[in-house]
Amino acid sequence: MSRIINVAAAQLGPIERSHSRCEVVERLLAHLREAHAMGCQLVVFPELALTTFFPRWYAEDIAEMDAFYERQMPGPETQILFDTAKKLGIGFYLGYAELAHEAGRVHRYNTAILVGQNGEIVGKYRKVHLPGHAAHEPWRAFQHLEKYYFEPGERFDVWRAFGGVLGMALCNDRRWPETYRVMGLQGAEMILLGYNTPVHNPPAPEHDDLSMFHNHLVMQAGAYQNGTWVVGVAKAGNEAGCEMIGGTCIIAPSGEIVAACSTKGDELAIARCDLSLCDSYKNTTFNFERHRRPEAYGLITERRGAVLPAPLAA
Ligand code: ING
Repeated sequence: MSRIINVAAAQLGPIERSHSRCEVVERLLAHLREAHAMGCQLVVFPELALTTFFPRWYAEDIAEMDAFYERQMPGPETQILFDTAKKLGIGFYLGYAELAHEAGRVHRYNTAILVGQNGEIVGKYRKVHLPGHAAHEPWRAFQHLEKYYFEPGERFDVWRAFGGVLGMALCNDRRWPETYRVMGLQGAEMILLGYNTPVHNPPAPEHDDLSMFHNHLVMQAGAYQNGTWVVGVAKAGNEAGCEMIGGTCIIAPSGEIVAACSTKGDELAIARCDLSLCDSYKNTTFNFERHRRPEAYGLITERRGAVLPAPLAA
C-alpha cells in the first residue's frame, strides 16, 4: 500500500546579518504558501533558517551573539509560521539556534524541530556532529565556530508522523554514516536535514571543487544504505561574503535524486514521496536483522579516533 507525502524542500538564499527575523519569516511563509498551492503536506527548511550563519564570526563574549538564538519556539516572530502551517494543513522542519535554560544553566544548541500538520511540535533534535573549531582561528578566511557557539546533542531519534517514521539531522551530521544508521535501526523512512555549507573549507581547500559532489554523495549513500528517503535543504548563495553551496534535493531510498533546486536562491524542490518504496530495500539488501553483524562492529562505538596497527618489525 502506498503511503505518499508530497514534500517541498524549501531552499533559502542568503540571510544577511542585517535581515530581521520578520523579513526572514516572510520568506518562509512564501515557501509555505507556494508548497500548499502545489499540494504539499511537509516543508523542509534549512539549518539555522531564521538568521545568518553567525558561527562564521568570532565574538569574545559569546553573549554578543545571543540575538541570533531563539529563547522560545514558537516565539513572537515565529508564531505566525505555526499558525499559517496549521491553517494550510502543512507540517514543517525548521532549523534554528536554541538558547535553553536547563538545570539552572544556559545551554546553546544547533536545533531542528518537526511540526505536524496541526501546527504542534512533534519532535526536537539537537545537532550531534558539530564541525569546525572552538577557538578563534584568525588564519581562516571566515570562522566556523560551531564548537564554540553550541553544545552537541547526544541522540538521534525518530518519530511516527505524516503516515511514516521520520528522523532529523543537521548539516555536518549528513557526512557521518552513523547518523543514518542509528535512525535506520529505528526504522526511519524519511530523514530531514538542513545545511549551511561553505564552498571553501579552510582546513582542506583541495576539497573545494568537490563540495557539491561530497554533499550529494553522503546523502545518497545514507538513503540507499538505510532504505530511507533523505531531504537535504541548503541555505545557499553568497551570505556575508561567504559563498555557500546549494544542491537542495530529495533523494529516494534507491539513492536517486528525484527532485533538486537549480538556483542558489529561495526555491522549492518538490517530490511525491511514497514511503512504501523503502520496503524493497529494508526487506532485501538492507534487511538489517537478517544481514548485519554487530558482533564485528564493536570498534564503531568503543573507539573515537583511528588507532593504527603496530609498525612492521625492522
Ligand atoms: N557546515 C559544513 C558541513 O558539514 C563543513 C561544515 C564544510 C565540513 C565542508 C566539512 C567540509 O556541511 C555545517 N554547518 O556543518
